[in-house]
Amino acid sequence: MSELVSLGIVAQTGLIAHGRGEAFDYLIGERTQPPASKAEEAAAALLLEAKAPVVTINGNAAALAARELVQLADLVGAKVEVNLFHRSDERVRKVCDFVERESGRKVLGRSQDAILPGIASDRARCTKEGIMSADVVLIPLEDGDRAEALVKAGKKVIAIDLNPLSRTALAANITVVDELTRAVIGIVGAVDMLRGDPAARKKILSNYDNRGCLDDMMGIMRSNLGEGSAGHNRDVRC
Ligand code: PTJ
Repeated sequence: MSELVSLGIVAQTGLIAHGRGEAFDYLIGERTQPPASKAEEAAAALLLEAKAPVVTINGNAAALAARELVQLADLVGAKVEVNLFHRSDERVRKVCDFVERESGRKVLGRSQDAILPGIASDRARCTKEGIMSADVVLIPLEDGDRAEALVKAGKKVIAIDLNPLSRTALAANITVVDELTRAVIGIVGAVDMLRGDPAARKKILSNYDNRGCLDDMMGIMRSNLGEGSAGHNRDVRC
């Protein structure tokens, strides 16, 4: 990760965001918890039901799972768009190059020709072909303003965010509170399972309760904190 900061793929603050993620991951026991599996299933169902899905990738997501996110996009027929929070033309080019090199697929985002309403800075920039035309957008590690703006723009939003209290987690329609690389594996597994079963997809989506999943993830964190050891390393005494 720090090597990718020096290459300009990951933003300086991306390292801090990564550390925040690690802290939350520790609180959930560094494994996919049942409410996260439910959210991963719902994410797969929604991506398969979508007419114009888009997977967005920022610096951190590129560093952690560029190839895997593009593979997921391919499986559900989604477009891939690089969309940065700490935006500069140079970083956009570098992250697009990096994702294309890692995945062997062309991505959107190099030339941005649309503005997502509700964001006052050039962070609002995106593409007509990608985010602006999407009905479902997967946002790994996204900031709250953009997540809220996507929901306001009528998109169904799937967030992957280890912090169940973040504005992104609260704004999204489906929030996967799991570490990005595990979450993508979980969603891909669910896509394989649900691909030929539209009835199961509809049932999963109509029964899905995002607020309930977030509350359950908070409960797991509280209980792990109560145990004092996040459910592992119990034999280690500091
Ligand atoms: O590359 P850029 O310029 O687009 O910037 C990307 C970052 C991530 C720096 C930017 O979007 C940002 O500052 O995001 P936030 O507001 O820090 O939100 C990132 C969220 O992702 C936080 O809630 C973290 O807890 C969470 N997170 C960090 N690492 C992981 C994670 N969630 C899942 N898996 C992770 N590995």
